[in-house]
Amino acid sequence: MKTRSPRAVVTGLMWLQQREAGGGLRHTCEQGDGLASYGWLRHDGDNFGVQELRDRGLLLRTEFVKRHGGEHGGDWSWRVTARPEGAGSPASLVSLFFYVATDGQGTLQPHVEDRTRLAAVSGTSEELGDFRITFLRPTSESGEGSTYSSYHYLDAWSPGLHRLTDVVRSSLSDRFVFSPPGGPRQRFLAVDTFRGLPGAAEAPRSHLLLHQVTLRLPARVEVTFESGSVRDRRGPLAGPALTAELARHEAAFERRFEETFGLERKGFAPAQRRFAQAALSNMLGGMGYFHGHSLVQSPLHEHPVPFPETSLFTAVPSRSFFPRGFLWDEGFHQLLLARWDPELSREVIAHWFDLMNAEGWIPREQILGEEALAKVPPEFVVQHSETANPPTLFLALQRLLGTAPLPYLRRLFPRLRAWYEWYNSTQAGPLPYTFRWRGRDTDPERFLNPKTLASGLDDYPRASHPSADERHLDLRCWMALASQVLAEAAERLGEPAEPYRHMQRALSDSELLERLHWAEELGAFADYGNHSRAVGLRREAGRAAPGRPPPAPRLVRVVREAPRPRFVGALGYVSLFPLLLQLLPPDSPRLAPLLGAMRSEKQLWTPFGLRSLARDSPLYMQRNTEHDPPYWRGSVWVNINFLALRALHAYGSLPGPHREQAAELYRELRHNLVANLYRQYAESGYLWEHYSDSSGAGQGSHPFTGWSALVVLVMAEDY
Ligand code: 6A9
Repeated sequence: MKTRSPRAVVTGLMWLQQREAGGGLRHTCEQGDGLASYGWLRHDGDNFGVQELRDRGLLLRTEFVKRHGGEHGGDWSWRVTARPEGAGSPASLVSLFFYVATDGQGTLQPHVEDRTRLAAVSGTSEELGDFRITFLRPTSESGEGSTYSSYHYLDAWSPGLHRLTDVVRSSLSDRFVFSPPGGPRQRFLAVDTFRGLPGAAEAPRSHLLLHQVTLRLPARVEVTFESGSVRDRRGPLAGPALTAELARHEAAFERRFEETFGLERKGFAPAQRRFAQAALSNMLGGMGYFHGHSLVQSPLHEHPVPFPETSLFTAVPSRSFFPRGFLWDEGFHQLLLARWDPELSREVIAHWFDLMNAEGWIPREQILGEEALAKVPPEFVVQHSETANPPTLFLALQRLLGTAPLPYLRRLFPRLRAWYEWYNSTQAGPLPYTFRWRGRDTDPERFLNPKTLASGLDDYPRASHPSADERHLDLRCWMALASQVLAEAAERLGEPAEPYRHMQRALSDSELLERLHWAEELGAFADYGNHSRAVGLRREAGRAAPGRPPPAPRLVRVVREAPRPRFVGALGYVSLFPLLLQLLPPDSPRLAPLLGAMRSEKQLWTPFGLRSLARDSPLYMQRNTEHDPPYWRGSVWVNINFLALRALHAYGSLPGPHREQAAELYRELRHNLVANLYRQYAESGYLWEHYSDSSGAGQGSHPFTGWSALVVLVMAEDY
């Protein structure tokens, strides 16, 4: 829990099942911890949330409520309920660690009772003023009576928030014995004296105060935060008062969810509605406020340079694996959040546009601050100022345009224009009205097909030999959308819209689109570039250095047919873009072949959604290197399936020769996608990054409640 401000005071929870060694200390979301499931069941993005975590026989339920008041945002309370589940034994000994930490500003004062019990922390910080955090005594699960427990506390300094887990882990000692009156005795781990981190030369930055309570299950612990400027508090927000507030928020959440998405009205069963609520809640509960600077490589400098410090309030694709902002993911996130809370959505979008540099570029991946940096391998940290990412924020803005207050739009507009100009001037293609992603992999020998990270579709097959002659269809379609949204924004503001309308017309002109991107031999739209139809990977034995064991064989690319300028023979998501972004008129003769490819099981159709690359496409499910398994070469991705459903829904309701076919496809695809995501969630406990096209199983990082949460809009049929 923290405020939306730089260097905020942070509060948090760690836990430890005492049957495990110190390595079992849980803190941040880590896939490697192997939790059976965890996530927000309900979260309104503002005042209230309920989370459940299942960790090897332990069920933790964490609930919070905020109560506004005073001049610094008011009070909040947390309730943590711990109980055994499944194989978990009721006698299990568990420690909960509640902590407060500063991050470069503010002061904290411990209040210790009976030598080892940190009963409260008083403190002050820039945005919170004076406050007091109280750790209440544990009770039974239902809040009555008291439970025997052991208390320990830690008062330490850490080099920063990113090292808190290490500080606590290195302070644990097993010299303690849990000895309830008349009960069995058990040795356990508790925080002892902190003696510094091995090898840490970094200056102390975070003052950490930590309250450890150790008890047998089941039990409940509450924590209250009371703001010094709240004057007329009627009593602590704890016990029955907290129960009542939680119940009130819970009922309000249920009502608002139904009003917004209408899933009960549509006949979804309670379990399916809970799944949808969890998807939305995880996107909201995963939001973060990040502060720091990007490291940017630009053509002006020989080495990467740090950008000025900035702040970013954003949703994230995945709490465990990618807990930071990603540009094109965010446009998809905001499609959902704009429905739940348009004001929140506008605020996030404004944050993103404020990241723009003087040229109009917005970095793709936002790694701001030490905590974010700690989750990124060094080779991914540097952002390149010539590299784009799909401008999906325009998708979100399209939704918000109608209701956004004019002063907001007026402030945003110059940034929209600058961004648009940046794409037009830096990502232009070789011919008028063509576009080309910059920054493809430069060492083509290393890859079966050099990646195009800029496009967001990473290893999706493009021209085998990157060159300046390429024309990328998806980018061209994104620019058509951008032109349309800019024109609409300009019209709302009374600014000249004609240049954008002109561009929109040119980019959706059927004849021009056909000439530049229709590949007759593929029967679909395609990229164009210097391309060979026969490339493969060959295993090559590494040469051994004298006196050393031979290195593992590596895969190198072999090109069996000389490349030449031609259309790229890959049928998949890129081929669908003119349909996905609804650039084809409903009577377009090209709709039939695209709908056909979508429905064909040999190509894109699966019982779980549309796969990214046709099953009969040469690079279908091919590895890119020995280290890179296929990613966008077959799996089912929810963001693109969302665009497909949105388009089919539109074509299925517009008069035209393909109306019936589109409507039929829409119904089947929607059913398949929703059924599989729900089934995988029920079976695995998570939403996933992408889904296997052969079994439907979730793949990649999890929980992934970025764009996979768009399933809520699909259930609601809200496009
Ligand atoms: C890797 C490894 C702990 C890849 O969802 C974010 C992006 C998408 O924008 C993109 O379209 N994902 C998709 O192809 C994940 C990218 C993660 C890159 C960093 C670091 C983490 O190790």
